Amino acid sequence: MKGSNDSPIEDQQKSFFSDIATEGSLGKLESLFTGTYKNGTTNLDVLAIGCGNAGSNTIHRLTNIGTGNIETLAVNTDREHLKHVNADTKLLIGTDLAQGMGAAGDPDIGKQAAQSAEESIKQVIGDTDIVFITAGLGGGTGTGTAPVIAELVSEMGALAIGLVSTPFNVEQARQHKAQEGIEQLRSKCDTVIIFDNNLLLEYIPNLPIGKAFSVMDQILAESMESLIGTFSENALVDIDFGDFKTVVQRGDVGGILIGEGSLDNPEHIIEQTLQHPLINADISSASKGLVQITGSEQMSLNEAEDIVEGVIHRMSDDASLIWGAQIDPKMGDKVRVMVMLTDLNYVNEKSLTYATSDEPSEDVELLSESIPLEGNELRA
Ligand SMILES: Nc1nc2c(ncn2[C@@H]2O[C@H](COP(=O)(O)OP(=O)(O)OP(=O)(O)O)[C@@H](O)[C@H]2O)c(=O)[nH]1
Ligand SMILES: [Mg+2]
Repeated sequence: MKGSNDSPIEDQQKSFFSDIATEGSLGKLESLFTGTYKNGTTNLDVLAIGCGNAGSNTIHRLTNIGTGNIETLAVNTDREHLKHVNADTKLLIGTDLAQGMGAAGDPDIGKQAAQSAEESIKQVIGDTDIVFITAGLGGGTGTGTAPVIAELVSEMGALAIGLVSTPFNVEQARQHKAQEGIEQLRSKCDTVIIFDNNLLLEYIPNLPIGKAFSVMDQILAESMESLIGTFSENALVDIDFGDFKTVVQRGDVGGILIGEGSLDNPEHIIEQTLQHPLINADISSASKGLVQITGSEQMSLNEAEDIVEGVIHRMSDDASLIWGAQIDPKMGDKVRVMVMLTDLNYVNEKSLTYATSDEPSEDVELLSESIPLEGNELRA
């Protein structure tokens, strides 16, 4: 899985991510967001909550590129940052503790800020069915608020899915806080998906850090959209909310893997999908999974089944898999595969290796676009 190894699969992954990086816009990813989602017609309500600067940046991206099927909420202690974020609802929290200036890397401030805003957060959660909670772990607000919010979500009966990134190795002081955040989220969320920022740099070397963050935001946003895309209107084989729940509920650590390839080479598609360059996880440990295959009318059910079988063979011996297939005429002779695995062993040797120094990291780079506040809500 290293960038220096030049197998065709890795070349493809490298070019996939390089495209995003150089275009700085949707590029190839845009195609992943097309298609119609069932939640518009079945009243499945989905909310994505971004915590702290990184989480809010991901929400900004999701709001700007998303299909509109996911409602968005940005929660931060940093007033200035929140002003630049585009979200359906924005919540400035902990003004008495942080004076609107951020939590200065202290997760306790983030935690208390979230606790004092519980009522407002609950109001936005309402009777939502699925809630994504996203943050860049290692700072104060995201690390401290995300577990509090996850607990609220669970109390209110929704599925809580954490999507978090772990700090770059250069941000050494943040590694330890990030690990604590992961452990808390594992106990409060149904499933936590952990993306490692360092793997991004391995795959796209020499990427400026601000650019790497925005690529990560894009990938997180794409993962949420893809997962919700399993509730398709054009299903050959349907995945319903009950199926989804059996995989996600109490799923501990999970991964969302996405791949695409030619219908006549299913093995290559499976390899490309499962060797996700950004998730440090042992696929063979996964005991639960959900696979969504999207192809054009050219795809037969047998062909979709071959891919599903290839995935389950690589999982643990007692693994159970739920799968669906849907038609998107735009796929032509290509097939797209989205795999969500849960109950994974999370591999975190890197984080442990680097959890040593007290060097503070550079602060977040704001998204360059300036988004007017009209139409958004800002509450204190
Ligand atoms: N995906 C993504 N990650 C980021 C971004 N900016 C920073 N990060 C990562 O997220 C971690 C947490 O940083 P922030 O989000 O700035 O911290 P915060 O949650 O706002 O916490 P405080 O500023 O201390 O209140 C950092 O260590 C980085 O690894 C971003 O724009 N996108
Ligand atoms: Mg901040």
